Amino acid sequence: MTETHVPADTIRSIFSAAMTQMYRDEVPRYQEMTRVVGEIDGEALARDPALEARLRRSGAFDLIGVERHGAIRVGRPEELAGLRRLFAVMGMHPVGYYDLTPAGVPVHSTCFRPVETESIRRCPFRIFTSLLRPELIEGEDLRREAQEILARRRIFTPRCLHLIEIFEANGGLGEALAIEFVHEALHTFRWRGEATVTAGVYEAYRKAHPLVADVVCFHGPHINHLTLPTLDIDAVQKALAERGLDPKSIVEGPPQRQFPILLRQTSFKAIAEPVRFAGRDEARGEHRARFGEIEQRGAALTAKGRALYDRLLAETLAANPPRDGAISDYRAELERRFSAFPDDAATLRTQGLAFFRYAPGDKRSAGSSDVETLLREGALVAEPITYEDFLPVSAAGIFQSNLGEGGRRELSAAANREAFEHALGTKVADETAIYAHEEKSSLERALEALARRSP
Ligand code: OOG
Ligand code: NI
Repeated sequence: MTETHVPADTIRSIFSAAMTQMYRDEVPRYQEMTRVVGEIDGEALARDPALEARLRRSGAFDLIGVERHGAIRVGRPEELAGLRRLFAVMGMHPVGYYDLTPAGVPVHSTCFRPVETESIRRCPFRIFTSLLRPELIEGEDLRREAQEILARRRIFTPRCLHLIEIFEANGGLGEALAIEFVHEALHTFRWRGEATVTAGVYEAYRKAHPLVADVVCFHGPHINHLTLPTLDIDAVQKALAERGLDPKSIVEGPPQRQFPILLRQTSFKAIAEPVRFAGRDEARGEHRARFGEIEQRGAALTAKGRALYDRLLAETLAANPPRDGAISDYRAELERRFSAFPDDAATLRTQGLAFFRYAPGDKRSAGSSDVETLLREGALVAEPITYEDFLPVSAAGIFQSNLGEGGRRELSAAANREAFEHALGTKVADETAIYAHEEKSSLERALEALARRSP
């Protein structure tokens, strides 16, 4: 008898729930933030009676309060390749390449995520994964030693590796093995409060770059944050400050708009956690790496829309970067600059700035095959496609506010996508191509369905 395999989406759901429970236990402030987000979302729904219907239509209602992503950082190419295999068990595949060096963070990254729209609706959980670029560590001794330290660690349990092999050989896991897999995989992301190096070595890396210390000095890629979605990120930002939960100073991404685009995010700053160092004296100290994040997603942009977004944001940051004590200047500048970005669905669609998903509407057409006419008639409807990826400038802002002092360095390195993909063992998918395909195929399907309707 062959046992049926548990769907990858289900394994991801179980993993996401287990990871959330683990993180709430490990970082109580994350649990506090979860409560704040629940209250704010409840208020947003009560305030706007049409919101629930809108969210139900798009499938987003059931995902309120469900963790959207987490993030980890690894040190060696082999670790990244192992993660690719681990995440594949849960239907998570590498999408996008993010170069963080322009922001002074010595890593490059991808996101392991579900790709199909249906899979995302079943469980949106994804992991933003960064790989250290040791060549960017300053000082030859530190650089060499980092690689020696990293070469000694094993971030997967032997049983986890074995279960991955079973998955790869059979194309799936039965129920008992799937549950065991989640249990074993969690070990990789657990925080242990124990450094693999002495306090002195840790301090040398922290001085070189706090992020390097976080990657090099511990047993593995502890999960460094989880992220909840919210219906009103500005209200959460305010509430976090009022309740003393220490949010970062700005919401990253575009300003508040009528028609949300891309991704807005903020977080509470990393907490200090006790660490026991290696060495005979077992010195104690603390480490700041782990935080909680909130996000609010809008429409995916076309290459043209994205170029406009990147330009307006770069202009904002050049004219009026966020500065302590002058955050409202930054916000005003951002709003002023983004007034150049159309803020209604029709303009974004007809100017080719955002991606849309098409479906047959309730109304009958008089017989036209022209898309604009069909939309006007209500025979065809267009809904924005949600952006499921990340923004490097925002990610850099999140990294920095959670690294404490010294998180920013001048790094004049070029992006190195080839090296990243070589380490990963495969190419990363192009996120814009995924949205473009979704738009095109939804339109084709909708037009076929309309053609089949009897006149
Ligand atoms: C990852 C920061 C990036 C996001 O939401 O942009 C990220 C990290 O700090 O390791 O998760
Ligand atoms: Ni994040």
